[in-house]
Amino acid sequence: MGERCWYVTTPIYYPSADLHIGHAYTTVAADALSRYHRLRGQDVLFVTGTDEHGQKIERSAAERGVSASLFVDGIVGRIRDELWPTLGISHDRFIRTTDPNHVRVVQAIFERLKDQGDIYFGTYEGWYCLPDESFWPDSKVRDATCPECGRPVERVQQPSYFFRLSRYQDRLRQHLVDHPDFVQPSSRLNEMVNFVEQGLEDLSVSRAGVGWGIGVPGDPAHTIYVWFDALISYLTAAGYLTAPQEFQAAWPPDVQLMGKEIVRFHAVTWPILLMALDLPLPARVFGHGWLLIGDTKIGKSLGNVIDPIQLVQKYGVDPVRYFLLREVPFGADGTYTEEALVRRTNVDLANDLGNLLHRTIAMVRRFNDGFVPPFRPGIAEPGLERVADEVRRDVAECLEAVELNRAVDAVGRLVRAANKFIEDRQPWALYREPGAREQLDNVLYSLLESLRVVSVLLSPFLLETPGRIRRQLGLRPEVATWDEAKWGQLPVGHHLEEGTPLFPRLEALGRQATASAAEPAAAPSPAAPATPSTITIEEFGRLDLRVARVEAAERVAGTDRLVKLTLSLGDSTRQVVSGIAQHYQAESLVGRSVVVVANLAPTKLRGIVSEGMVLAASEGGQLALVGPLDPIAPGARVK
Ligand code: ME8
Repeated sequence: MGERCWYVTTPIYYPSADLHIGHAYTTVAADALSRYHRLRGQDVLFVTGTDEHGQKIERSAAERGVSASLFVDGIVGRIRDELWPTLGISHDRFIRTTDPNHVRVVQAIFERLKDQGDIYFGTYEGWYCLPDESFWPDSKVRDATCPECGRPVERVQQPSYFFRLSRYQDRLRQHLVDHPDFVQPSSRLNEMVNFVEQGLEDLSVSRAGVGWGIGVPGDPAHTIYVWFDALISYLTAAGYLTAPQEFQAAWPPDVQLMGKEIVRFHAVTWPILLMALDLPLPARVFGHGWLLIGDTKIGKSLGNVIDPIQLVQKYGVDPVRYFLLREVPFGADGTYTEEALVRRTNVDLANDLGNLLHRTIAMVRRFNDGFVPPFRPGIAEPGLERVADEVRRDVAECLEAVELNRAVDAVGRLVRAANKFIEDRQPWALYREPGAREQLDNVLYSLLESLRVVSVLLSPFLLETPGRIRRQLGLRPEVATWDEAKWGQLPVGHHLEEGTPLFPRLEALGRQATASAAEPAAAPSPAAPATPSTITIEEFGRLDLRVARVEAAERVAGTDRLVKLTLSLGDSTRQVVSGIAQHYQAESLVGRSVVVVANLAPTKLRGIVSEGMVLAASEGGQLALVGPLDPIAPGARVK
């Protein structure tokens, strides 16, 4: 390991049951950050692992009639050897708190803190939340329920060792105030400052009667409190007390990711532990929001878990990673639905990105015999280069700030700009225009080069897609450095083969496929197979196609492509959101007759209900709405 290393951690997860999409959320985020920092040429230490001791695991094992160690071995094996490889997690170290090495480090730290008077012996009386493995004083508990998770707490009265948090209260408060980036997002920092200002009680750091844990040195009746043991895993994994040089290079962590429910442990107990050990504190502790189903957090004990392995088997690893990284602002809560995953894939990946690649290569083949044209600097073509430069800087800035969804969305901006560039520049028209050859070359080169840049910018986030784009551009599949995202590196003159679609359009498997109705580009996707398989007349008859008159049309604020249409079907009106704004001025549509799929399941686009889909034909980037050739009343059936 070199001079200084970029160190990121996820929580170490309880192997009390198989992990779910919530755990994948944090771990994929840490993975994307790690991949980015490696591309920047930094040494990276990315640590994840499992938190194996404590009463919760002890009870789960007992309920199944197996020893705790056998119980955790099975689950940990599935996490380490199946789940993380399936999601392409590139951690450098997987720490288990049952590793003998870790046990020694925890005991050494316990002894040192006891020797220096930071740990003392006393009696604990208060509450314990088993699912959270957290102690709560009487002052915080109402109706015997946990103030954090709302589940019942147990009364505990026992002799116990205590960690003198109170001694460090003022120093911690000062640190929080002096380092506003230490706890992020900033709303959580304020919560923590308030919490500390209310006064810190010393923390019980041992349990009597819990056998499944690390023994208190010299006192066999007690085991060390599972959170004390767990937090120290970040030190053990970096080589504390065992590999001084590695530790020197890695410490302190640059980013520690976790869900918001455990920020308190990481923003109070953890920094105080490090202060007591005279160690520098992490640069930042980031508490992201929760994935919810409906209004409920997805959680092991709540019975609403989603298995990431099954999702990857159904949809592929990149759609799952893309959804996790893109869907929810990192820091906020967000709802998980399978339909939303399908929609994200169809709209952003299959439609915007897949079509851009497919159309670009098709045009290079059609207008330049498949050869990458030269770029001619004398002829101005500044549009995409400027966007690509901006986007590259934005992605980097967002990643430095751990704003993952914004980073991914920034890449989408370049994709959308390139699609719009096709509409604006109309390469098919330049092809027909005498004397426009050089301009056409520049347009085609700019599109290909944008795709190459996109492949680099996506490589921290997606595993397979960047390589697949690059192969179609005739490049080696791997991206080696972030500098490859700079404009102007596409070699000219080589021949491009006909591409294959990047993403098949998905339907939510095993459910009503309502997701395709959510597709904002009303145009049939040019990446879709040219000739669908035959259908019967009965199948065709299931479509309720109607003539509709556009009564009102307005652009959906904040989008490039969506128009909200109010359609008259004769005896009824309905609202349809359509992705045609790049082709039609909204106002110009009023009064026109279109054809609408009237029995499509309603869906919501940008929060607006859409009750159908208007039909349009598309070719080579052009789009034409479909309507009756002769006047006919709205509501007429099309068959
Ligand atoms: O808390 N949404 O382990 P744990 C988003 N062992 N993230 C979620 C989530 C959801 N619905 N559900 C879980 C522990 N997570 C301790 C940590 S660290 C020293 C000890 C993620 O198995 C999120 O990162 O309960 C959350 O903080 C973590 O899993 C909790 O995992």
